Amino acid sequence: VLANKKVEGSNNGNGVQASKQEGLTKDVESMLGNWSNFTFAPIRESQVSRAMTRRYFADLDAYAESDIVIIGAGSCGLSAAYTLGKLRPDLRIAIVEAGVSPGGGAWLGGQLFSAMVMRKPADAFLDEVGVPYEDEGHFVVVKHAALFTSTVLSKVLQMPNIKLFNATAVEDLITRRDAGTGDVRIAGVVTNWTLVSMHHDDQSCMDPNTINAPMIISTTGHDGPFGAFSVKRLVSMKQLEQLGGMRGLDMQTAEDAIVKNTREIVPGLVVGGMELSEVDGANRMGPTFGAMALSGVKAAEEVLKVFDL
Ligand code: AHZ
Repeated sequence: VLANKKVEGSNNGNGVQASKQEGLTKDVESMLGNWSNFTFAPIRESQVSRAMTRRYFADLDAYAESDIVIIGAGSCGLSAAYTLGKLRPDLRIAIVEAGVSPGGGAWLGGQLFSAMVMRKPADAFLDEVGVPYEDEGHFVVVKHAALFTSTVLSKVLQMPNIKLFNATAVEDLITRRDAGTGDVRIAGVVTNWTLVSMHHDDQSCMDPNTINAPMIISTTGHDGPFGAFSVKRLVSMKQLEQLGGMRGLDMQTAEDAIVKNTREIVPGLVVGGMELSEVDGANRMGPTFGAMALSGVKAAEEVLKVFDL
């Protein structure tokens, strides 16, 4: 049986030492060489439908009242979710991601290259989540951006207090006006299936759904077809006078600015990651991701201030 053949440490020709094969679990191992007797357990189609829909609608029901909503599951949103989920397993956290595949721009390092660069001290976050890297002095390199994104994503998805609603767009923000001060507070998000959101121009009214939450983190990236969603909406609802607009690339200064300025922009709404560059007129940093991870950590800290950290 294949699994019983232990591969001793060998050199693959690239100077990389192959580790000893650990072997498969007994149950998987027992399948090898035994396919003629193989059969799946029986099922009826409706059982599959109910297994999916019951859980999804139970989640919609439970998360209609959340403690925190994170808009966007890019590198910043996922880092915020990881930090919150780990620090506060008692809070209910919904992530709303417009794309089918979460991760935003963090599946590749830059210009479709694989490696992801993070400047120190963001290596601390890689140590925290358990992503290996090569140390290059002032910065570290993860061998594939997808390794970072998939590792953080898998940890976030395993947290029992976090639900990812992907293929779901935030179409608007829920607002409340304080009776005394007249100030507006963000009190939740307005959602729709992304495919529905994309057809508001050619179909008659398709009303959305809502999630109430006392604190929102918006990390929808810089301006683009979907990006900078919340801050553009804040301008159109006259809660921000105007956007500064993301400036040209300056790696040296951009990352410090994003992390330092991650903050509550309007009561109830913390903005992090590249969406923030549109508010402040901050530079972009291009393909170096340390600020995204640490802006996520800081965004988590900012929202936790209202939950008695
Ligand atoms: O799909 C979007 C993406 O996954 C999602 N999103 C945007 N609008 C949304 C909406 N509802 C729900 N209305 C929405 N989801 O938000 C995610 C943003 O991810 P991102 O990777 O674009 O942003 P980030 O700030 O986490 O990371 C930015 C990475 C960049 S851009 C950049 C440069 O241009 O110089 N450099 C870096 C490191």
